[in-house]
Amino acid sequence: MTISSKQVATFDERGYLVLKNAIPTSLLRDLRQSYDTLQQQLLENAQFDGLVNNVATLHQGDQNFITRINNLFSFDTPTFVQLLGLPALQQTVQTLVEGEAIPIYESLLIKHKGDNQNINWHRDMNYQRESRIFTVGLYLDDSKHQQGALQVIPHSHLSSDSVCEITRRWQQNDIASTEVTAKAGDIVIHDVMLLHRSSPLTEQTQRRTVYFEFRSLAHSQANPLFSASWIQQRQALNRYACQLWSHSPTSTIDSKRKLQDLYKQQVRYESAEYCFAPPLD
Ligand SMILES: O=C(O)CCC(=O)C(=O)O
Repeated sequence: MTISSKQVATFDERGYLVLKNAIPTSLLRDLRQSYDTLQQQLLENAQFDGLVNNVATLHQGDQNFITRINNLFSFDTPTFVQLLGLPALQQTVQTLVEGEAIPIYESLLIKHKGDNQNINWHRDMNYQRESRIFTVGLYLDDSKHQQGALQVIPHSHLSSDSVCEITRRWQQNDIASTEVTAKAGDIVIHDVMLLHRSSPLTEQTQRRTVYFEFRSLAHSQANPLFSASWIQQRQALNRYACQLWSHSPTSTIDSKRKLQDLYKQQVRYESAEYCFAPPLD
């Protein structure tokens, strides 16, 4: 499966794209199992509240929640590395970057009923667009209507206006938002400049979404935040993830060892853009 030129045009125009049924059912099952095991281990050792060792935890009422896991591959999660190498994903991201795609980060968002997680309007990053930079959300659970699903402001990725300016127009009903519901196994790709947000879950138990960001090799090499050795590590990660689908064990052993060093070089990414001005009355 790869995406058509019409899908690419839709992505460029609206700023997001939904790929239905993109994750095979067996992988989905393995990912959920792998997460359940990890969650159990993390909850046993968690400190509430805050972000400690890349795990964000929250204490609400009498419940403890894991809400986000950054540097996802630093945990024992080979199935999630396999997800990165998913052929349909790889073909899609290569089409979008028009060449070699570099996976920039990997993180898992978990929204639960009762955790009251409200993610405000933001852009993942504000940049001068020369090539596509996008965030890929891979859904392990359904994301239902009015159940904390992703909301986006279509076309906002093309605007040079600030998040404050755009959300002000949205509050005044001058521009509309759209809710992007998804089924488990779907992939939702959004341009990092697209304004998006999500509300808390009120009925559904949980929604787990893996987020990967991709950029072109040319952009990554020209970006002063990324060193040549860091890019090489990221390329090796991507090759390893792809090899997990081609069953070539001899070449993967060494790559697996190198994976342990993946997060040793700390990288500073561009900041996300939020609006901190008070809302309109
Ligand atoms: O999936 C969502 O609800 C949005 C997540 C998001 O925007 C973020 O993690 O920055």
